[in-house]
Amino acid sequence: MSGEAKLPKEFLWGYATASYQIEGSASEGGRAPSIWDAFCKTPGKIRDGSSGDIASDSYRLWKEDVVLLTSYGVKAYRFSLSWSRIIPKGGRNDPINEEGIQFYRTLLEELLHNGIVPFVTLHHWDSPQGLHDKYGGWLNKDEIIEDYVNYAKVCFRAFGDIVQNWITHNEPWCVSLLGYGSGRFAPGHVGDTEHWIVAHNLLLAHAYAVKAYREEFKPAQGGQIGITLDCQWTIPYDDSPENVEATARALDFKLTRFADPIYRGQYPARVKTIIGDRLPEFSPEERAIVQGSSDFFGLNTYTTHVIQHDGDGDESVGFVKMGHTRSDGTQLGTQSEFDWLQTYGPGFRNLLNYLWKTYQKPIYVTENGFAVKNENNVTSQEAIHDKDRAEYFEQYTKALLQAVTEDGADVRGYFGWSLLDNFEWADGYLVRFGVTRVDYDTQRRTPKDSAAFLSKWFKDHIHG
Ligand code: GBH
Repeated sequence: MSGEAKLPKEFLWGYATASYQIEGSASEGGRAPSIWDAFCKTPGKIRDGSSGDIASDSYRLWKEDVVLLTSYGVKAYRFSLSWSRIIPKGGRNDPINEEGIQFYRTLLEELLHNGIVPFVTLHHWDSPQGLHDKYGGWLNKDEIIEDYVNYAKVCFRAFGDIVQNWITHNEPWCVSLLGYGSGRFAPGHVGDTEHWIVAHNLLLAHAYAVKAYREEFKPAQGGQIGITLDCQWTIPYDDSPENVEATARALDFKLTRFADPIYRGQYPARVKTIIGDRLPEFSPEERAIVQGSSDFFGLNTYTTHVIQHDGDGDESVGFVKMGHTRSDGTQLGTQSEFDWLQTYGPGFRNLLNYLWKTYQKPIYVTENGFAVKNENNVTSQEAIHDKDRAEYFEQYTKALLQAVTEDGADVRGYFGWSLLDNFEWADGYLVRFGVTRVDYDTQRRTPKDSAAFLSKWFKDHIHG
């Protein structure tokens, strides 16, 4: 591969997972329910009526999964901790579950033993049901901040000597908007006010946890800490002023509303104007703590959206219509199993450039992946030849390489979503994102073609 551009030697790549989506053993090892356990038991919420009770059985098969990671040649692995496995009831005065600590400690040691750098997410949506029952969970600002910071500190204390990369929350947009706006996700609240409060409280809890890490742990442990936001690149449907403005508004309602407070200390003007006094305000002290509270930009991104103004549409996304069809009728790329996801590598390159220019923080792509259409309806033998996923990764790695080597964006890591087929939230087991096939009857893991593609690509495109 001589002569071809490559990523720097220190570039980290690997796969991402999340506790509730892979672990299973929901009532084993001292774990208590999270809001997702409760949500899954509510009829009609999960498309196939399933839950994460067993999932990809990774609580039991974790060692096999590390072997898998090693066989793929990854340099890093991003996974999340289950809060209610570590502090079952969740609160600052509640007991710590040593069995939970031990489980993650052993996993971390095995990763390090295999030369794999852990990226640990503290909160990937499965907050303790105990706190939800007790005081309303993320809606209760003072209580949840204290309990979240306590949980974070328990984790820094238990694992911080061997974990150098921390992520506070995964996708606060999803937690707030889907959990407390559309009600598609746990805890299933519907409305147009609560989700702004929850988003605000997530930002504060994140910021206070980062403050605690920087003051009490970082001096001795020396790691970095940040947040992961989700964002799809946006392009206007046509060059009409209202669609161009709608495109900027779409980005503000998805990304800037989280990124600007964190990296610049304020909510964006477009959001303030539309939401008015339903958008909470930061006190001067809070603002100072939120601003600058992420050492890096954690980015989950899957696709690009073509944006049109939609005056009668959904306020919570900024009165825009999102699609993949251009004004000339063509599609951006290959359709996935999900309406919201089509392949479009050039959008990824633009997004990386935009984030680097706008926020000037090193970027880690903490999730990126594809759900092949109909993959759940074919045999395992057919599913492992996941051509559309491999082609997706081919486009996205190319865009990544261009953004880094041609455009100068400071991207330091890339995690494919996901290591395994797993519990896909409201879609249960009907949609698969894994580079590894999981046969849910036997829990047998089989690498798909996309896994081979990424292993080879990164082997060829990182300086030796
Ligand atoms: C990621 O979110 C999650 O972090 C991960 O856990 C998940 O498995 C993965 O996506 C694949 O889905 O239909 O209006 O409810 C990515 C961001 C947010 C994109 C929710 C799709 C659905 C919008 N996703 N969104 S809606």
